[in-house]
Amino acid sequence: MEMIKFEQRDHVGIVTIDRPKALNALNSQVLDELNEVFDSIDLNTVRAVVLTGSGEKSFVAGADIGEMSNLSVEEGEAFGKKGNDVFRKIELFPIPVIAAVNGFALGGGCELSMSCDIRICSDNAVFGQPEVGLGITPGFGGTQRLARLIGPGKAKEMIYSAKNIKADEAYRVGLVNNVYPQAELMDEALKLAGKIASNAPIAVRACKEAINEGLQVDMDKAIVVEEKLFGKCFKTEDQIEGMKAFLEKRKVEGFKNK
Ligand code: DAK
Repeated sequence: MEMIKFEQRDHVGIVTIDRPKALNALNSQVLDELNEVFDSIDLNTVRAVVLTGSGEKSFVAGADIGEMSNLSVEEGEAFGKKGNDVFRKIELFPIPVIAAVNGFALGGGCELSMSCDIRICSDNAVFGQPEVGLGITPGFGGTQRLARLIGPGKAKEMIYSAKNIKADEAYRVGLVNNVYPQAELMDEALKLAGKIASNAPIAVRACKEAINEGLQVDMDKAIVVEEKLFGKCFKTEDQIEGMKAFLEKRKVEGFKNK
């Protein structure tokens, strides 16, 4: 792969979008490689993923405007589908994905971060949906995920005005969970991913599924989703060990993902 780098450290996978000269803008090749890298992650050993961009200026400055500018209607639809498919793959990826937003997260970049489970960012991060200034709507789920994450009022303000917000405001409105100095961002992302990876993997995956599925249905159905996933944890080796360790007043001897 030319534009995506992958590294595994213990149980954590690190996916880096590596097209810094174009501020990591998403062209077809980046989207294809992003799709490929998520398909290739070994879910037997990787328990959490950190997604970030190369360099200190940009996470992803949006979909590639140069590539989009000449698309026909059919090609525009195909490009949109390519992006939506990979973003949805990340959103539904069986294990948690943390976006470490290291600078600009504009348009498709903001949307990519929102397809991740958790967002943290550097203090120079800038979020925004500038699409209406380009004559288009957000197209990789921006109108949907932003409104769900920060509420319709603030999402509408950001989308209609195409006004960017800085890291402190992104934190204030709940778009990111934490803001760190740029130099500390990756360490903090890896620390969080490592903490997640140290917990029972089957239970963590079930939590992701329960939250994602439960949010799509009413509360009566949502608690049934949770009950079923809760039930599935029983008699796993990790449930037996987790509870045994508590009762024996000792630390868990490493969860096995079984
Ligand atoms: N696409 C392509 N190239 C980009 C880019 C982008 N989005 N953003 C930056 N670059 C390139 C610049 O062209 C420049 O390339 P060279 O001229 O050096 O060859 C290089 O990155 C450095 O950028 P700047 O020189 O502009 O750097 P500055 O620090 O001055 O400014 C900036 C940084 C992020 C403020 C500025 O680059 C900027 O405004 N970039 C565009 C941001 C933007 O508007 N992003 C949203 C793109 S629209 C849909 C699907 C998807 C989408 C829509 C619909 N459907 C399915 C319907 C998604 C839309 C978008 O994401």
